[in-house]
Amino acid sequence: KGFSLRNSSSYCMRPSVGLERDVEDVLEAAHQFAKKEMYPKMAEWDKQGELPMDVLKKAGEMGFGAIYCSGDHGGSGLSRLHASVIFEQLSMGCVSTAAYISIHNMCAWMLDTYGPDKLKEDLLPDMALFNKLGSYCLTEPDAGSDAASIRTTATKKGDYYVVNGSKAFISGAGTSDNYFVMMRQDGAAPGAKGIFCLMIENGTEGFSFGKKEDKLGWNSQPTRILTFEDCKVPITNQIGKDGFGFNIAMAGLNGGRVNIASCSLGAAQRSLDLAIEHLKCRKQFGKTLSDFQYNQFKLAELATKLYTSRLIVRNAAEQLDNDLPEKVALCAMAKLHATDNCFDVVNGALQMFGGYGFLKDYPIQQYLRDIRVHQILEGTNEMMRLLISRDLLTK
Ligand code: FAD
Ligand code: 2MC
Repeated sequence: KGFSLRNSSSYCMRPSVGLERDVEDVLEAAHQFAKKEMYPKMAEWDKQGELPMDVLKKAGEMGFGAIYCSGDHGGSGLSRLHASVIFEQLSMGCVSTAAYISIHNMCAWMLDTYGPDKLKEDLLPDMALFNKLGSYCLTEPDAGSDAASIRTTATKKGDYYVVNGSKAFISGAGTSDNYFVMMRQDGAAPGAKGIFCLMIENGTEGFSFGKKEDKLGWNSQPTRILTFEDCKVPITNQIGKDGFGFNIAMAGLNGGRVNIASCSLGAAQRSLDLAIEHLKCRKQFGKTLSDFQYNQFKLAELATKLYTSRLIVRNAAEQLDNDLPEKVALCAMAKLHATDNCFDVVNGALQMFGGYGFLKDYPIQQYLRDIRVHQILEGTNEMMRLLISRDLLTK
């Protein structure tokens, strides 16, 4: 069964409440795209385990490949708020695919903001159209939450860097064309200051992929380990200055965290809408489930969690655009609050379906499986607490 904004045009939980007209228009366009191009195939993509390239190309034509990049090299020049409502809508159609699109956008923004002109000219127009796909590569087997302890190393030899090391859990790996890899200069100081960022192309000699990881969710995108063995990369592929790679990676992640949180919003909205329909028609004890006050109050609680999540996410998106000094903590709060609460919402909605919620014939289990990882990646929610408490205690 499809879905439509119009079924829910008059209730308090609708995603367009309080939006300016231009943002609402973007929301509506993303909604129609998710409804037509994504939702009908989301269960199939979950089984198939590969990125749907045809739909990504169509998403590129819609302007979803470089949403908050400038128009100079094919970006859409939209705001972070626009991006948030786009990801919220796309994730109703398929969380996993929407989330990959968000990672690709994070890479495009890093290139647009910090990359050298030539690399931008060469790559961004194709990234904007999903002719070329991006992957963000920070995590290593021994460096997850402690991201500044990465050990992948580059040694400069003339016009090339020779790269050695490995990256773990890389989304899109194997399929993506351009890998934005954080690594350490040979002999650089330990910690964040010795890190820089290099774009490495798929197919470069010495660059190989591990097996496709078998995951609980996020199945429409492959996740793999990357290995670099004496991999020669032109120095012209460097993004930003020496020693500035950790800052670039973190700046990208502020937006990434808002976008991932937005993907949780879409799953929660859609799950709650499905639960409302179910409560209104399923009968037990001679009444519809919606007649029981327990379900009514539970629904009210879940809707409130969704609404507060949406508010905090959209506020963080706006403060990121405003470049507020508090943006790091605000993006962390948005991710912590929305990904935890939206998981509760989807889980609560699944409970209202009883045993049917557990069946793969119904989409709620897929939303649940797909958004569980949002509490882990792009910085675990424990790391979000660390960022917030640092802001509170050290400023
Ligand atoms: P660890 O850092 O080992 O943490 C394990 C547990 O300990 C967590 O609960 C953590 O919060 C807790 N912990 C750690 N340190 C502390 C502390 N100081 N105080 C309290 N608790 C602590 N990475 C990329 O770079 N690019 C990608 O595209 C990407 N995609 C991913 C896709 C998937 C499906 C998954 C699962 C992960 C992906 N990641 C990616 C990696 C992801 O960012 C990491 O898994 C995450 O940052 C956590 O790192 P870790 O798994 O090593 O866990
Ligand atoms: N925005 C901007 N700058 C930031 C920042 C942020 N969110 N977080 C840190 N920085 C800056 C910080 O200001 C400092 O800059 P400078 O020294 O120039 O003043 C520099 O980065 C070093 O920061 P810290 O001193 O805070 O570094 P520390 O080693 O203590 O670690 C921590 C900070 C734990 C917050 C960081 O390691 C972290 O975010 N860990 C989580 C890792 C993560 O998010 N991984 C996600 C991988 S991607 C993924 O999962 C995908 C699915 C794509």
